[in-house]
Amino acid sequence: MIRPRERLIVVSNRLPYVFARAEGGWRTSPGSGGLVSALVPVLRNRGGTWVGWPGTAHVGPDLEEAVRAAGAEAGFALKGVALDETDVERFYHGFSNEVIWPLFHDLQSRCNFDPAYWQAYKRVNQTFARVVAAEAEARDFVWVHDYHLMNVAHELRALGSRARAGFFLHIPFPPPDIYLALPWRQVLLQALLHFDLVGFQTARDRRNFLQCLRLLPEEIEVQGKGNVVTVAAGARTLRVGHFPISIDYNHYMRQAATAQVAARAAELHKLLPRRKLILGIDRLDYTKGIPQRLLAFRNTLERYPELRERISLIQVVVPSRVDIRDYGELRTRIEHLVGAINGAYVQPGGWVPVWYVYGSLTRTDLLAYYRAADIALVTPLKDGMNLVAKEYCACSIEEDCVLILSEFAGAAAQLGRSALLVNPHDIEGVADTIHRAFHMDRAERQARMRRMRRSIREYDIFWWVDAFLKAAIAKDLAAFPAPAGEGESLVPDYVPI
Ligand code: GDG
Repeated sequence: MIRPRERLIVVSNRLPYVFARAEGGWRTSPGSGGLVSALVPVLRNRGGTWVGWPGTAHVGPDLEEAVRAAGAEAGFALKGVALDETDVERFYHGFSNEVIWPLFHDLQSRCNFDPAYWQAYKRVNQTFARVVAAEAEARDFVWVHDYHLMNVAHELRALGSRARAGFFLHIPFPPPDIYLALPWRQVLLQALLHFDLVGFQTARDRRNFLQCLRLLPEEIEVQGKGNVVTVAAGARTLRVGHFPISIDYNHYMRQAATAQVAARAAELHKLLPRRKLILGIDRLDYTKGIPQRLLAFRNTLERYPELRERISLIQVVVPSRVDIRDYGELRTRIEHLVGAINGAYVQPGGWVPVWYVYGSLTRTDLLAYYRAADIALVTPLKDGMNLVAKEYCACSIEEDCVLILSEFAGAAAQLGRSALLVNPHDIEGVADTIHRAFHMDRAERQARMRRMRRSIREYDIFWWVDAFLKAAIAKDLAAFPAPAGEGESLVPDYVPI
């Protein structure tokens, strides 16, 4: 474990706050997304520094002051990394979101392998490494997050930094036949070998990574079994493990139990009476399978007419990456489908099949939606983990509801025995599962939800942080971490096929 004088330095593409120009200065608001939800409580509890881009190319002393003030308010230090507009375009929109994001979600056809993107990626990773190297002492632990920053350890070593460094990939790692399409496949893998620990969401991602390593000219030797293994790759030795990310379960559960959330959830049921509420909440992203989900909902209404007027889908789409053209097109497609379904089935003055919300929810509304929903439809085409699935379970304090979950979400490895697993591409299969969830009896609903909640409570966000940091630092991997009678894996991986 990290000892008191060893500081934790978290590094991610974005700082956990959004800075927007406002009259006479900057307006600061908390960021959204899985990584922020996961790490803010951790740094707040243990202190340290978060290094990241403030989200704007307009840097200057007033922004630096706003970043510093946000850190003082958050309870940990913030260090901004300055990026200009070309960097943001080519590194963030380009390499990160037009190359790595689609490729690692198995969508090669969406990739744009522009060589200028790779140059920008290297440059920006070097800029991040410079800020980290100025901050980190040899005894500190640098924890780098996600696909934007895979070159940081390589650049840190080039700058002579000796601080230990770990990397966690929040998105999936693809199998070799997909990874091989990447023009920079070899240098990127070699850059990852400079971390002391590389962590993935699931055993499958880790397996894919280890298989890809075998494509390198270096001799690769893997020692140990269990959640964390030692890999000797040429002159480098590192650890590789899988650590399913989670949520602050108790916090969600307590907040969901407040009178304010309960009142808002009751209000939703009053607005949408005598029916079961089905909930989908996603960032606007083509990996989340939103159009496929809408088609499945329409198929349910077509093939099970007795469910008309007895179910409503609440679909919340949170704006994301709005500057990217693909995302604008996706939004149009979703809204077209919502219009078509409502147009075909609406009862004037009465039942509306799809309640569509495009925008961010307040915290109270988010929790109220979770609490009010009888069925959650979490059906990404591919997802590193999916925290919405876990938050939904944590907020279901009556334990009387059903989670329908994609086989291709990392969360399925942990919750696949008790959620209803679906293939999100199988429109009729998802429709049949909605029908099954609608008719599931109370005892079964509760038994399933109870098992999932127990697992999420036990393997919560604090477990995740401890597991990662212990794996980075433990002297003896043979003793880490005790499998707790679950066979090889701490959180048992469910293999659906
Ligand atoms: C990446 C990986 C992995 C959503 N709507 C609102 C809102 N949210 C919050 C949720 C949740 C988070 O955003 C979404 O997290 P996910 O895990 O579902 O998805 P990504 O953003 O794609 O996250 C993913 C994750 O990283 C962590 O490793 O699980 O696989 O893709 O926390 O609550 N929050 C608020 N209003 C909203 O309207 N306040």
